[in-house]
Amino acid sequence: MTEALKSNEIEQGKLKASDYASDQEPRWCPGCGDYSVLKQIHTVLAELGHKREDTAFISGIGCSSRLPYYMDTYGIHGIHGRATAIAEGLKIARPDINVWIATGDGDALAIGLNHFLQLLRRNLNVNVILLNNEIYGLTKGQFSPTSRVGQKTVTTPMGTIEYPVNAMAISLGAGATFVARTIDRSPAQIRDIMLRADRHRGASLIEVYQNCPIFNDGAFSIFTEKSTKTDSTVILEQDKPLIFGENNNKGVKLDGTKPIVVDLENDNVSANDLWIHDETDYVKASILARLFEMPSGEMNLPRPFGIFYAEDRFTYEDALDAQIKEAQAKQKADLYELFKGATTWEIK
Ligand SMILES: Cc1ncc(C[n+]2csc(CCOP(=O)(O)OP(=O)(O)O)c2C)c(N)n1
Ligand code: SF4
Repeated sequence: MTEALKSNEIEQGKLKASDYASDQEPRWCPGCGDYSVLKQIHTVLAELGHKREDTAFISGIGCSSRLPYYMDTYGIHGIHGRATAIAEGLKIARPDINVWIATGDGDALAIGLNHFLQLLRRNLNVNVILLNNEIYGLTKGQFSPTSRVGQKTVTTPMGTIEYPVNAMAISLGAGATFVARTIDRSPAQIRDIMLRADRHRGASLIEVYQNCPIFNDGAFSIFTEKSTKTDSTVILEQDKPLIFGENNNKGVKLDGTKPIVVDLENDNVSANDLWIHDETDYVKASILARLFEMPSGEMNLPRPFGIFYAEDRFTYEDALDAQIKEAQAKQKADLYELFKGATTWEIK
């Protein structure tokens, strides 16, 4: 912890982005997508004005999990796959702390998948930033649960034969109350989503597509390159139709529950016929999560970015607190009685 953090002198709301950066120089490869996400985190925290001593960044293991080192807040660089479990413990013990989790696709969706799903369904009021580079970066390029079928890596020399995990779909399936996707090259969208996630009372899952130029370079270039971006991505905005393409000439329409791409210039459809985004609609969010085929694939469906789903639901820590108060009101706590239990035996 730096002197600045210990001093607690700077008033809330007066901190700059650089005040949230620690004195540690990031040890990521040049061009790593983690840099831009870190920069946005510093910026957003300054905008939110949360005190550094009331903020904690928790991670597991991986390149992405180095993030807490670069924050001048409290932090725990935990153990592989357990960032979410550690964060749960912290949030239960100290509900007043703003808890952020930095994790990778290996950390959260392989070794840590169970804890990740449990945290989302329990709905603790924490924010998960899942840096998905579709590879294990720190350990030098093994395939991860989000690697694509056929992806050649050091551990899949003939191409992976596993169907990838879809972070949006499994989070919605687990009962998450805030589910969003963004990408390292969209700082403004990262900012907007982080601000919303901070306001959301409950577990927020933010998946960030993050380029690993060393072991999986260009994994998301179809979503960022000028020549392919507009046809491959659709930005989700509340109450707005799903329109995309160069000159906004394409849209997504629902045929029953089946999404189809329409040509707004030639198909005799107007923006009013299109799918209108409603982040409170779970069924539609589940369909959105399934827009997961490569946009160059048969159905030509664009990949959605933005907030898929947001729902208000009680948080775990509030419910726990209510139970503790209820129990305390009913009877006086007596540790000896609790140990003794209702039935005791004497062993002779
Ligand atoms: C219990 C345990 N098993 C395996 C490892 C080795 N290990 C360290 S990081 C990692 C994967 C990291 O991948 P990801 O979470 O995607 O992070 P990235 O490095 O790509 O940011 C693995 C398998 C470990 N540290 N601990
Ligand atoms: S190996 Fe990849 S993910 Fe890790 S720091 Fe380097 S570029 Fe980033």
